Amino acid sequence: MKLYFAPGACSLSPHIVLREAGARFELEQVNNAEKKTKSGEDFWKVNPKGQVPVLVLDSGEKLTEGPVIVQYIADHSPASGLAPAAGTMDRYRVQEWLNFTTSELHKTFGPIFRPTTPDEFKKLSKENLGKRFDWLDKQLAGRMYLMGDKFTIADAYLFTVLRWTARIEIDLAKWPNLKAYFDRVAARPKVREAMKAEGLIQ
Ligand SMILES: N[C@@H](CCC(=O)N[C@@H](CS)C(=O)NCC(=O)O)C(=O)O
Repeated sequence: MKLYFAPGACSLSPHIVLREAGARFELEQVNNAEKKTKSGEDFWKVNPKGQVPVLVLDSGEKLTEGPVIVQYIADHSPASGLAPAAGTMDRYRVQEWLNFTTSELHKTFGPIFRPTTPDEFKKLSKENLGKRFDWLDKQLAGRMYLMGDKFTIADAYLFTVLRWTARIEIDLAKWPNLKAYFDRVAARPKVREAMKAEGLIQ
């Protein structure tokens, strides 16, 4: 498999999952501003949506949309336990978390990063994130991970998105359970490996 990624972007989530699953994969770095890959490919041709992540499967087929890619990887390494079996209530719970992260958190960050977004809109978006974090902090009380004691694909995604708070001056210390959760995920060896490979940590 080959993962197209941009350092620190949402593609970090499937990157973490590939390592946690012990899968064999290659990485191809994308310059998202220029839509070129490190090896000179036109990224628009790889993904006409112009977005990472893209996972190229061993069959040559391409899969996009992070929350789907992580489920594909987990389902192809069932022994990793990174996602509960399809059709079980626990699987729907994981999907519930993936959908919350994508729709309530991930897509709120984009306009805050953009220099052309009006300050009022940025302020409102940060307030909205804060409200979600208030709720998340309560959910994480007494829990190691989103699903309990076991790390799942939902944690890889939430961690990836929470990393971005540092870029917009949101201090996670305001939410002690969320901060402890973030630090716990950040300390996992495979998570560190992925971040190192993307040049995010030494
Ligand atoms: N719906 C897509 C969104 C992916 C996405 O937002 N990718 C961002 C990086 S986090 C990107 O590549 N942005 C570049 C662009 O839109 O030009 C998914 O969940 O995978």
